[in-house]
This record gives sequence, structure tokens and C-alpha cells, in this order.
Amino acid sequence: MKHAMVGLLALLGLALAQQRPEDVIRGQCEKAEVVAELWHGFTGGAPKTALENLVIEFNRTQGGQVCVRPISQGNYRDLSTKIKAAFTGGKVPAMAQAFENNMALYLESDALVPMSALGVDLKGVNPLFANAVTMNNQVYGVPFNKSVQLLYFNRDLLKKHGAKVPVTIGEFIATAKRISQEEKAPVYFFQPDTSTFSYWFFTLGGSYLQNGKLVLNSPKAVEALELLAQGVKSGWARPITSGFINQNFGAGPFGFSTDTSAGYTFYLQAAKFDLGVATLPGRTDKQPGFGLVQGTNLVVFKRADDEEKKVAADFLKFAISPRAQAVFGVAANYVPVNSGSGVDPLVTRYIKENPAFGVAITQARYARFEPALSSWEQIRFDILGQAIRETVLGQSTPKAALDKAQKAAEDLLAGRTR
Ligand code: FGO
Repeated sequence: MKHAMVGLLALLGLALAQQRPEDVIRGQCEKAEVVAELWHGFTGGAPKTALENLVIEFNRTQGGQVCVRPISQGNYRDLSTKIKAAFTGGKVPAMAQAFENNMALYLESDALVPMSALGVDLKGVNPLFANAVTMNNQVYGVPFNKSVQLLYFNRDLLKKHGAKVPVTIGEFIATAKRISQEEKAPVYFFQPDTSTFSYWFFTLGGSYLQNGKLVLNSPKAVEALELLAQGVKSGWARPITSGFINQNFGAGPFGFSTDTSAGYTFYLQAAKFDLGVATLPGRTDKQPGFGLVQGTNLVVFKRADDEEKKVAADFLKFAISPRAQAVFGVAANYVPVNSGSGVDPLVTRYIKENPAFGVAITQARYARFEPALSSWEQIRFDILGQAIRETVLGQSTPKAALDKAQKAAEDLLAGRTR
């Protein structure tokens, strides 16, 4: 009998240990009096699990009365679509992930609580990320899962062709061209979207805002798009038009990509080759290229009740603490937003064992944001993204596509279209 008891307990322990994080959270929230929902745009993999584990740890410190419940709303764009829908009728969560342009949009509905009202400050937060959540001199969120683009490469393929990791754009193109010729297939994989375009555009010296005005058809933009279109035409660049690059390794020989640091765990899992990561090729060998900052901030909505806001405030403080940022960053290859994370033994040890994480931290010193305009999400996907796709697939020329995009963006910004 005693044996059976011990056996049962052991089994129970095993079951508990193997409980999915989502189920642990459900248990934590079952008895809680206050449940603060956190709507997010993670659909799976390391980022989602890392967020859930962070929430579990937070909930454990709350004594059972209150809890945070993360709820996936699909991908990032599904998330903002659902939040906008909730503004007009539905239930708004206490917290959500938000890109800077989403914050600008939500602010137009006066939907966000300033961090000062919650007693949350950004002490210790990297100014690059802190500035991005500061709008009209007020801080409206905390940077949480911030990524930066990196150069991913196939070490086996480079070795096979006696190639070095390229440091400049010139070297990059020459190397990709040569290997592609020898492989008889394009080895630079890229998604023809605004994220990839932004790396080339920023690194060539472009900027989206000129004297406060959005310019999508500048000479630098034409140059960046020309480069990608030429890459496809001359056979060293392969456009990936559906799914993530890590889901397309089977499409041909993968040599390089310029992609989010948060893709690292997905790449590693999918790669049947020795995966390497480096800082992005720069315009010169003096410094790396500029990586686009992506990933999101956490915001708190005014419509949440006071008790939920209190939980949200405590969670935000916890989420940006050096320790939480170190654990989360290490797990999903996001850049820790807190400078204090740099001395966390977890970070220093992981950098030694896993250079990709160190590369992301270095690359974050050479980083740029897309404009924080309230209609940017629509512009980046439906207008600029469309121009990039069309051009790369040979249906338009860079200049014509970008001129059309400029006109469409101006119409949108002037309220002539929706
Ligand atoms: C993604 C998107 C925006 C905006 C940029 C904006 C909206 C881009 C780009 C469009 O957190 P990041 O760095 O990376 C994501 C993370 C969690 O899902 O893992 C990446 N991932 C996921 C699965 C996988 O198989 N491979 C992989 O790499 C995933 O990308 O965010 C980068 C990708 C995109 O979603 O297609 O940020 N982005 N600015 N999205 N809605 N609005 O303004």
C-alpha cells in the first residue's frame, strides 16, 4: 500500500512536471480573484513557451489571489486587428503586445495608460528601446520582446565553397553570387517584405521620414529594391513568398538570410546544416549594417479595471527586470532590454555557450526602427509590402512600384482611403 502510494505520488509528480505551461497557468488563474489578460501574437515555439514560463513565475509570487493570463490571438497582425475590434464593442484585455505604430494607433483612441500612472519606470532600460515607447513626452509601454535582424548563414555551404562570412554588402553580394553560380541555385533566401527591405534600405543610408514626411520612393529606396530585384534576376537571391524562411530550407541550397534574431530557435530546429549567425553586412567594413528592430512592447489599456491595472503594473515591472529579461532573452533570442541583464550570470554564460545570443546583443548597437505612424502597419504590409512583392516577382520596376506606393500612402495618410 505504502509502495503504491509512493508510486502514485511519483507518477503525479511526473504528470505535474510534464504539464504544459498553458495548463499550469489555467490552474493558477482558476482560483484567482483578479485575472489580468495579456493578449499576444506568439503562435508557438520558444517565444510562446518563454512568455508562458515568465508568467508562471510571476503568478507564483502573487499568492494565488491574482494572476496574469496570456492569450494568443494569432500572429502580430491578427493581434492588432482583434484589439481594434475590441475597442468597438468587445472586451479589451488589461495588457497586450504592441509595435510602436500600434501604440500610436491606440493612442488616437486614447486607449493607453501612461506608465507614470502605474508607477512603472524605465530605469535601466536601453535608451534605444525606451525612446521608442515614448510618445508626446510620455512613456506608454515597456519594451518587452525586442529583436534585431542578424545575418544567418550555412557554415557547411561556406566551407564547401571556401568562402568567408561576408562583412560588407559588396562582399556579401559577391559571395552569394559566386556560391549561387557554383550551386546553380540562388543561396540568399529572403522574404520579399518590408522587414527584409528595411535592412537593405537602412544600411544603404535610407530613412523613411524626411522632414517629418513619409517618403517611400526616395532614391535610396529605389536602390534597395533594385538590389533585391537584380538579385532575383541574376540568380543569387531566392524570394520566399509563403511561410518563414526556416520553413523553406527544402526549397534549395540555403546560404544566407537577413532575418530576426527571434527566428534563431526556429532556424536551429529546422536546419540540417551547421547554422551560423553574424552581424549584418555593412556599407563599409567599419561597422555592421543596420538591423531592423522588431518584436513588441507591453501596453496597458485604460478600460481595464483598477485591480487589473495593479496586476499589470506589477507584471510589467517584473517583465523588464534584469533577471526576467535575461531568462526570456536567452530562451527565445530576443535582445534583453535591460542593461542590467548584461551582468546576469545566465547571460554571460549563455553568450559563451551560444554565440548567437551575443551577436544579437552586439547587433542591437546598430539598429533602426520603422516609423511609429498610426497607419504604418497597413502601409508596411499592404502598400510598401505589395510594391516589394510586385517588383521582386518581376511584375513592376522598382521606381514605378515605389511611386505608386508613395501615392497610396499619401492618400491613406490624408484620409482619402481607409
Ligand atoms: C516580425 C513583424 C510587424 C510590424 C514588424 C508591425 C505587425 C514582421 C516580422 C512581419 O518578434 P519577431 O522578431 O519574430 C517573430 C517571433 C515570434 O513569432 O518569431 C519569429 N518566427 C516565428 C516562427 C517561425 O517559424 N520563424 C520565425 O522567425 C517571428 O517572426 O517579429 C518579426 C515577421 C512578420 O510577422 O511576417 O515582426 N512586424 N513590424 N507586424 N503586425 N506590425 O508594425
